[in-house]
Amino acid sequence: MTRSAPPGDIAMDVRAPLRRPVLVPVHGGRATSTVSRSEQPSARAARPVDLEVSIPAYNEAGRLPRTLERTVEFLAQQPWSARLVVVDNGSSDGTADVVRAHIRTSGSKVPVELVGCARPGKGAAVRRALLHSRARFVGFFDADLATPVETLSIAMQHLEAGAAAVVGSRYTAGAQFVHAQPASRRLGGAAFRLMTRSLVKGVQDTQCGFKFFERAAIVPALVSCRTSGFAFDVELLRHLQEAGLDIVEVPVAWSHASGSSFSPLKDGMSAFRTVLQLQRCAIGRAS
Ligand SMILES: Nc1nc2c(ncn2[C@@H]2O[C@H](COP(=O)(O)OP(=O)(O)OP(=O)(O)O)[C@@H](O)[C@H]2O)c(=O)[nH]1
Ligand SMILES: [Mg+2]
Repeated sequence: MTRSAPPGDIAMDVRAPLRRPVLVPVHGGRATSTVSRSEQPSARAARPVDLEVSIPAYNEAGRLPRTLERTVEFLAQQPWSARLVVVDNGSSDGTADVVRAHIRTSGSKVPVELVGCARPGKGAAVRRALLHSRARFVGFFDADLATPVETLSIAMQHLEAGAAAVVGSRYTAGAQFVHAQPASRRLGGAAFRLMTRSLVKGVQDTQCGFKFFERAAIVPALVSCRTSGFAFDVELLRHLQEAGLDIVEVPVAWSHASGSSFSPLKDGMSAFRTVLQLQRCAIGRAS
């Protein structure tokens, strides 16, 4: 079942000595990661929080500083406890150093953690973060902060009221584009939405980079997910619906940001291929 809802910076104390980095194999020209699987495991274990926010990051050194600052600022003012986790997906532009610098220089208002992900792909990074969390509520948004961080308040209201999944939507009543996407991306997005309609029923926008969940409710679906790229969201939402879980779509005020790491040719084509495979599986199972 799907429902639509009305619209609506950090720290790591890196004081503990860092663990030896896990060397991550190079995939498709990616950098060998120098990020340990978790650079702050003790803090993570010591302090369970209400909400863990993850940011998948691939070459986001330029866009992350503002996003970290804004997010920590916001989380520090909320009634619920929170942690921010940046998943560095084999970046070669110093993304990890940007996160470490933020941790060093900001106060400890909200714990910030840097983790590495050996498998390339946004889906792999998100899955890794959500599966390793111990918070009651978990989720992610993109490093470009295209969806305002304030949308989290609305998401938390729905989660606390019992929703298993709350997803941002650019195509449900009340949503708006503050800065529109380029025409080519809009066209690709429209085709993608058309193709995903039969897989994820009633959800207008599977691709908005803003999704939050009750962790315990979605773990079986997460474990079943095989997609590591941008179509991960489609597979996850489909598994959730198959499990009979409620997905709430909340309208967002979305701003396109320059500097996207999304490659229409590589990431876009691969996402279309994955959706075709998911459709074939769905047809195969139905017949
Ligand atoms: N392209 C890419 N992005 C990744 C990867 N791993 C994590 N990400 C992150 O996934 C998030 C989504 O990427 P964006 O570049 O914002 O792409 P998008 O939101 O689909 O597209 P835009 O509309 O251009 O913002 C960002 O935070 C990326 O850094 C990866 O392997 N490839
Ligand atoms: Mg984005």
